[in-house]
Amino acid sequence: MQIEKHKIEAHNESLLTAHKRRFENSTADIKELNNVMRQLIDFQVAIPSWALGTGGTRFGRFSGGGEPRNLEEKMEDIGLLHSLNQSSGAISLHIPWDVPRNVASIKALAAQFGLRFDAMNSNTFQDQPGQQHSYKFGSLQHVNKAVRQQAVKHNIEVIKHGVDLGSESLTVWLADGSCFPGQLNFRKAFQNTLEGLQEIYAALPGDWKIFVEYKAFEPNFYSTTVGDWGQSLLYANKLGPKAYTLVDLGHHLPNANIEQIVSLLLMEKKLGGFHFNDSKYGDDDLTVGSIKPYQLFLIFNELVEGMDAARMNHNTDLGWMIDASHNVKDPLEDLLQSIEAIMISYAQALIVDRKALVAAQENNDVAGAQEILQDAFRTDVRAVVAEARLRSSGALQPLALFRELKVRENLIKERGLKTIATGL
Ligand code: RM4
Ligand code: MN
Ligand code: MN
Repeated sequence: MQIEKHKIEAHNESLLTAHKRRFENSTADIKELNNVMRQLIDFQVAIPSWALGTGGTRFGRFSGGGEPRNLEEKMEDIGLLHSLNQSSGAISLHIPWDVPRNVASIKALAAQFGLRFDAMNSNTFQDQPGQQHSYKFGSLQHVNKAVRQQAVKHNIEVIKHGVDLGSESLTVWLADGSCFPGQLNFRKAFQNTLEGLQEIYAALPGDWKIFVEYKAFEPNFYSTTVGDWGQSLLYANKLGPKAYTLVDLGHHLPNANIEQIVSLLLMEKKLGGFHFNDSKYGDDDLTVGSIKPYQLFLIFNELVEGMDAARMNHNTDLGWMIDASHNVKDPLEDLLQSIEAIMISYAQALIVDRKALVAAQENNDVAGAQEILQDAFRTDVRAVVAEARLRSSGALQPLALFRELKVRENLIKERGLKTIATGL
């Protein structure tokens, strides 16, 4: 299903007067409004191909119907999201869930929907039918060299698929680790993993990046071989200039200060990729901004400050992706909510009074510094974000229009009720 332009225009037309009033009210105090608008319009967040179906839990999976049955339909869904919000113009593929069967037609479809191919993701955390060696005891860390080689080979194949499609980065997330004390020699596991990553790194085309994603726990619960940003940074530094750390918001121990982590990684020029989601307990993969919106703002505040200090392009110099998966919501509605939360936090970070903040910090004005941050966080920027969408031909209220147009009902009609998308 695709949403015709005139439907978006009619929707915008009906909301325009109220929107303009809200926009004017909320922008009176925003300095450099044009700059903020431009940054918002440019900012694009990739949608992972595995977030388009209803997510599963360890206990069950309840499909909502109309889920994409193949890569083409996944791209169609993302095209649909992008036409509504104009902020999700990229797709991130997971291999082998999304092996492109016909590269030319997949590329043509991407062009038709205005989508880029963001980072490619490899999968050595599941065994595939017909696979020679099992990843039960890890992949790149494995005590058996043949298993490690199989995992290296898989990653190199993923790079090749990415090259065909015009992607420029590979994200490696390993489930490697141990469940019980004594199971692993930590140093050997690290060295094996490093060697494997080095082989993968050597296969990267000149303009590619590799992102080493870390995760503190799950599915291994005693140790993880890329367990935190320190370990990821060790690998990235040892690998070389094309290797970066990837921060996934759900992959930390409770209460970790993620904003400090991103600040230091940016200082080291080693932050490469970013996965958005929210969580209350662990890797909950909940809708972005649904649990801890202030934390999300504080993270964005450091991202903007750190990227500006390093003269980075906000949109293109980091790989932004949503990494969430939902059990009870319509996945497309959920993604629209996540993008909205991201744009709101980004806009709030853009309007922080940087000069005043520096002055407060230099004067040890603790209360003043807090006021400056909270002033930005408490600014209602929803109309600013909506205006950015309006200027790029998106919908003023994407979720409302999604419902008005009965998109899910139409997808169920097209694809059937009992469809299940590949993914988790
Ligand atoms: C992992 C991790 C990876 C993602 C998989 C599906 O927890 O977040 O980024 O590729 O899930
Ligand atoms: Mn992730
Ligand atoms: Mn995760």
